[in-house]
Amino acid sequence: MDRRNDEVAALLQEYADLLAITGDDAFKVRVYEKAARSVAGYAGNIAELDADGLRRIPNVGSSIAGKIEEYLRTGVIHALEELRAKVPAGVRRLTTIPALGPKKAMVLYKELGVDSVEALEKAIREGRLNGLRGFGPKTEENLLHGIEVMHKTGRRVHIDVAARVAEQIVAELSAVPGCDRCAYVGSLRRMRDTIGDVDVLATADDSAALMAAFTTSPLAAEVIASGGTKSSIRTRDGLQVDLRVVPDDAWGAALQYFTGSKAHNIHTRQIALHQGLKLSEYGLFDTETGEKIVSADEEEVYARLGLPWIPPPLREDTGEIEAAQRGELPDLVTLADIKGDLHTHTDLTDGVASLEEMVAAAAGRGYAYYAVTDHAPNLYMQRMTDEKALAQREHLRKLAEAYPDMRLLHGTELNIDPEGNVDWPGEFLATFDLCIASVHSHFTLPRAEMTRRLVRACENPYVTILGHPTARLIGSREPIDADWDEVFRACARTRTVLEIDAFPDRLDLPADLIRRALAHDVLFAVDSDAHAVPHLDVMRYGVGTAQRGWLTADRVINTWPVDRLLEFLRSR
Ligand code: DGT
Ligand code: CA
Ligand code: CA
Ligand code: ZN
Repeated sequence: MDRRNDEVAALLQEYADLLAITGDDAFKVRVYEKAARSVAGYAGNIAELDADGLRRIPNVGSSIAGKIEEYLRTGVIHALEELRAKVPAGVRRLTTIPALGPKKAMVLYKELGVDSVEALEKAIREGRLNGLRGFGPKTEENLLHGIEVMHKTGRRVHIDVAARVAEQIVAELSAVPGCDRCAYVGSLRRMRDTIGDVDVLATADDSAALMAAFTTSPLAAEVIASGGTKSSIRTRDGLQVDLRVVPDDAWGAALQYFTGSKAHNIHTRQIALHQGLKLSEYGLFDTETGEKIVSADEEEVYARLGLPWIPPPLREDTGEIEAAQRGELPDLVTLADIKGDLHTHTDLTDGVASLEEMVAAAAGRGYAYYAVTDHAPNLYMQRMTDEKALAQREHLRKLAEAYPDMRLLHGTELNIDPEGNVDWPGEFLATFDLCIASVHSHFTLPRAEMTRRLVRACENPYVTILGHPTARLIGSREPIDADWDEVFRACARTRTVLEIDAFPDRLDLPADLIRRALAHDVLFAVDSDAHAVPHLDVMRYGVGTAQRGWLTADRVINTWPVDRLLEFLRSR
């Protein structure tokens, strides 16, 4: 049976959003949000559960179980349809304008019939907001600015863009005399695949000096807000950076709070409350005495709550707190565990650096092995031929003599055609050390055909790695649609390795699918897919994504020592 978890999770989340817009109480909104996350993270297939089984999913009570059952049986949730009828889609979009909350959006709709961002812009310009309660001239100005920003930067940025900005700001602030500690927090510390805004936290005796340095940073194209403990700037690309300065004795608690996620915080705060503690952005307090509990670091905060320290990439309230309570947190793969890169390109196809340059850079990183995997002939614009591939192999073998400590592998990135076939005949594929197979065309096949296509590629005995499996390009191409559990089962059966392509616009497999694949007992490879020397550095984003997928090092083949890796490649 098809897995329906994501579909149902999306509906529950939509229900929560609509409850918030129509002014239902915040508690109820949160109940549905939590249920949505639990359903999305549930390992089994919810379509196979009865009412009892549904109720056993964490955060799913009988009313929500009833709605899920109704949906699985009839294809609609009556209560959701009712709310949808009350709130047009355009009004929901309005709530994403900075400075416009759900309540005000609903007032605009009810009083003026404003049902889209465009309609709001027009209403403001025509002066129709004049006299509307809660909408002064200052609000109008904020709204117009919010709309402008939304038009310009409606989307979240790739993680590397945010990381560069964050690292520069942290370096600038750390150099200010009197700055004790400074770090970036928020979604970037959790290694999310896209970042809404950058959050930076610091401690200092003199917060004014830090704020001055921040608002006059070369990165600040605009100062959005500036205060004693909190300021915000916007970079020229439209990325917002928030800085908070906290007292030194609140560092641990503030670090924990601003790292988030919000859902993780809500859960940890509940645990604190049960123990007579109050956890907030201002610190950890004894509820009765009001006394502040010194929290020099996060370990102390978690220890006070009776928990081990939880790595930030896990902090999404998708089971990490329960795992921590049971002492079953995974020992996550780290960048230091990575011993080599198994997917890279050169200027023989679409890379921009030569083989010598790429190999020298790889050796500079201390890798124990490195695979060159240029594109195969069916990607016509790359103009690959048998002769070119063989000449490159010859070249690589000669170069290897200069790198006795790094094993050079000659591979290729094949193209999976719509039927699941790949470039070159088997005899030729057998001469490579390693073959990756990826989807580079026909992204919109129907699900069943797409699934068959990927499964066939896995069944090809020469294919070792399924490259960037969903083929998504973050912000510009949707992931292909396949029955992923079926694909993961095929990977497990054929011992085909799933790639986690570390390139910031791919991050593919995405973390939620990694976690799902884990349940199928498959192996992974975290690869840079580098097309230039600096791209070798993107490995860290792939590792972050692997961490968000709860991966341990033993599941990642390029953490293995060279002998074990070669043995594995040979056995295929
Ligand atoms: P983003 O910026 O959309 O990529 O995601 P975050 O997670 O960086 O979110 P952001 O920038 O709004 O807030 C940074 C952190 O501050 C967030 O991860 C958790 C904490 N935080 C923000 N708002 C709330 C809140 O209303 N309640 C709680 N408990 N924590 C919050
Ligand atoms: Ca943020
Ligand atoms: Ca923020
Ligand atoms: Zn590719």
